[in-house]
Amino acid sequence: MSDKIYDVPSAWAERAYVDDARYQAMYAASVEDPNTFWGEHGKRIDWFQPYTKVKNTSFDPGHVSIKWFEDGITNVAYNCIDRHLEARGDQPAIIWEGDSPDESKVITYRELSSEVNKLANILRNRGVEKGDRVTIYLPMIPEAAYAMLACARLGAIHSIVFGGFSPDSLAGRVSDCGSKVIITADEGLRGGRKVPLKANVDAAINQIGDDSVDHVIVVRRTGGKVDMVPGRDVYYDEAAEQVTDECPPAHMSAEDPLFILYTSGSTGKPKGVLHTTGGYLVYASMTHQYIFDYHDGDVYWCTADVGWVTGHSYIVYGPLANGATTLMFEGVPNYPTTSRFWEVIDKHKVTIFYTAPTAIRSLMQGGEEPVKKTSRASLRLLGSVGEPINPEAWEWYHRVVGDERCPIVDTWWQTETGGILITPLPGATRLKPGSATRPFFGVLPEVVDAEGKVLTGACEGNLVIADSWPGQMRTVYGDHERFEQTYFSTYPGKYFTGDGCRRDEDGYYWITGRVDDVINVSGHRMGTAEVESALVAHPKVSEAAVVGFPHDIKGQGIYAYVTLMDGVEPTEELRKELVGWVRREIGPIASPDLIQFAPGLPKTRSGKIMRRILRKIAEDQFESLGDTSTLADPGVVEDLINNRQNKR
Ligand code: 6R9
Repeated sequence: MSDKIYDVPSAWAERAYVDDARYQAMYAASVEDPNTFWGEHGKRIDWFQPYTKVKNTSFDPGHVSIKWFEDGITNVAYNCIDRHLEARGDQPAIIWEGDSPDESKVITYRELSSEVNKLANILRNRGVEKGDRVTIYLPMIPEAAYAMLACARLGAIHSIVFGGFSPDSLAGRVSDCGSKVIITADEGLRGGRKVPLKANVDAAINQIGDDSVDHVIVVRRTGGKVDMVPGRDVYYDEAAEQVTDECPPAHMSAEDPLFILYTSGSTGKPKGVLHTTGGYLVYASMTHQYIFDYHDGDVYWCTADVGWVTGHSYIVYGPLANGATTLMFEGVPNYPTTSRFWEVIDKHKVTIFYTAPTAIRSLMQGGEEPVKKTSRASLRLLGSVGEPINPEAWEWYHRVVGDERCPIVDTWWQTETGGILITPLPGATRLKPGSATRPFFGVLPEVVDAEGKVLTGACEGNLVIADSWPGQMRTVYGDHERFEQTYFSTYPGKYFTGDGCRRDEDGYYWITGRVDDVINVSGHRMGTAEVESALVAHPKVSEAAVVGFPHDIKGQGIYAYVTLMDGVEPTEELRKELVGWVRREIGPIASPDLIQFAPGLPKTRSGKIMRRILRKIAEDQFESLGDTSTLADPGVVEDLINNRQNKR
């Protein structure tokens, strides 16, 4: 914990949209009368038919229902493109920086319009209609943004699957939402290495069944050779020659779905988080404008991948709805050198930079020189997202990257929340390193104890949100009951975030991390249950339990306890085989960092694995194992401690 406080720089208090007095006034108005507040701010997007109703939401158990602006009609692509054409046709919409520093290009709003309309026509010609699901499995190339917006233009629902996921994970997501069309690339390119995207798509379709997917549209990224199935697969550039660049935007109700994004939960398979049209866009664009204090002329760069929610809301939808210039980066922070981020900032004169603590921690390891040899004079604001930022990383980011000149907005939110909920505003909020500070307009955080009692003043407990905001997810795709069960049953009547949190005497929020069986590896959510089910699918594994452990760079690493089938020898080779197995089953982000072969796992007499104990052992906290008397066989704990794996 750090007790340092950074005041709002005077230049910021003057130039920002919101100073502290205005924050207080707007926040009070937003929670006292959400209908009036959002009724006003809902007008920040264009509506084909204006709404007359604003908020219609209920968190009541058994009747959870969330609707915003429900009788308004609009279109997300229209708002991100068409309405900007008159004033900003020649302004860069997307600056694309390739994996190699020799490759970059600028796409103006007019060019974006033409590309998106063409792709919408390509999809329409293949039968895609309002409400259909389209899976996008692309690297960080402009076509990823075109694909999202083309779906939105037609009213189709996109489901992006991160390019790092395996064919198996892709197959699960394609079949869960029943998409008949996949947009992919021949190969991806990251840090000079190729990723066989099209081959993965082929393997996924093979697994689901040959007649599951009707069309695969393939962007030529590397020109690598891929198998093309006649009648099913088509190259994007060839299809684009057959269509015009005019496609009228579909008229969408505010509550029509915009996208599905799968995310890991504490149990079972990933959930399809569903976001809708009107409220989502209002919330994504408003948070982008106020939190990053986006003004005309800014060059904004969020380093996330469009495969995660941050890429949806803060590379594509929020910025483009605001007519902003958004930078899209295909590569990685350490290729070709660890100066890459800072060189890209200088090359494109980036003014606002938004990244994850894990990236900062890994770059910190290389010292200051790779940063300090670049100018970064264009920067005025820094942002952080994905996991708690430790004060050391915060201070380094502030001092070394931002030259003590740039405020840092530490933004807390989730796939489910659609946009940022707890964050500083750069012209209004005094900063405390490690704290996400205060709620955004319209957000009502509460800290509750295990029984659901609302705690007041300075306190620590679980974080819930007491009322709805426009960007909130509406349901789990195809499973509303799971939605209610996951988010509204722990503390009935409230949205449970799954995060623990502390509130200090100034009312600042400090997120302490997940309190469920979700771990956060390099800012990416991973359900321990998913890794476990991948491990037990291996023929030599009888049982597995997975927990997180503190990792210097990733935040949390993956620690797997594995019990082997009778007679199987625990060897170093098998350990490697299991790591590779999980990589192939789920994807590289799920690779276990440490595997401990355990002859037995600590279980209660009713057979439940006591994860609390496994967590403590993985954290090296042998003294605080707590009560072990309910264990069926207390002897296993000693064996686990004696054979604890160490960080390499
Ligand atoms: C946007 C995103 C959500 C989980 C969330 C929390 C953690 C995100 C954070 C943060 C502390 C922050 N998290 N931002 N924790 N401070 N600024 O990351 O969405 O992938 O769904 O993850 O990430 O634990 O519950 P998602």
